[in-house]
Amino acid sequence: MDSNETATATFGIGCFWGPEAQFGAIDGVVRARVGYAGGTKRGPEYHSLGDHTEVFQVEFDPDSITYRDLLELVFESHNPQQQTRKTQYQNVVFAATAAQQAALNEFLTAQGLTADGIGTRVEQLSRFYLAEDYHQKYKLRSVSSYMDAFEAAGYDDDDLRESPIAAKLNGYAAGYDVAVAEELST
Ligand code: MHO
Repeated sequence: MDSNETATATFGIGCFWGPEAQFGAIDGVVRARVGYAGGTKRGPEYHSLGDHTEVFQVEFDPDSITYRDLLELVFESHNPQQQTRKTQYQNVVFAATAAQQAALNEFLTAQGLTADGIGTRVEQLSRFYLAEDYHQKYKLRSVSSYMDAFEAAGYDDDDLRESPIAAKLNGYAAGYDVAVAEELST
C-alpha cells in the first residue's frame, strides 16, 4: 500500500557528522538530523553531553526502504564486536517501536548475533534531543555555494535541518553520491 507516511530510525556509530551524510544520501531516506540520545541527562548539549551519545536520525519512506535495510547498512558501517570507551561515540542501535524491536531481534538472529553478545548497545529509544544547528548538515555547511543557495531561497536553520534536498546534498558533499551514480548509469 502506498502512503506518504514516513517512519523514523535512530542510530549511533561514532561522530554523527559522517553517518548523517551517508544515510541522508540513501534512496528512500527523506530527512536526516543529528542529536543526542541513550542517556539520562536532561537537555544535553555538545559540550555537556552527560551520559548521552552522538546519534543520527533518519526519516524514511517505508515503501522504498525498511528499518531492516537500514539495520543492514548500520551493521556494515561499524564493527559490532567492538565498542568505544567514550560514551559520546559509542555504537548504539535503537528500537523506537515494537515493530522495530521485532525487526531488530530477527535481524540479529539472522546474523547469528545476540544483543548481549555484541559490543554495540541495543536499546529502546526513550528520548532524542536535537543537536545544535551548526552540527546539522555539517558537511553541507562547509560548501559555501550550497549554503548561499539555501540562504537565497530563504531557508533558516530549521528549514535546512528538515529539508529533504539538504539531506541529499549533505551526503553528496561528503562523497556519498551512490544514488546519483546509479541514476546516471541507467
Ligand atoms: N573529533 C571530531 C569530532 C566531532 S564530532 C561532532 C572533531 O572535533 O573534529 O564529535
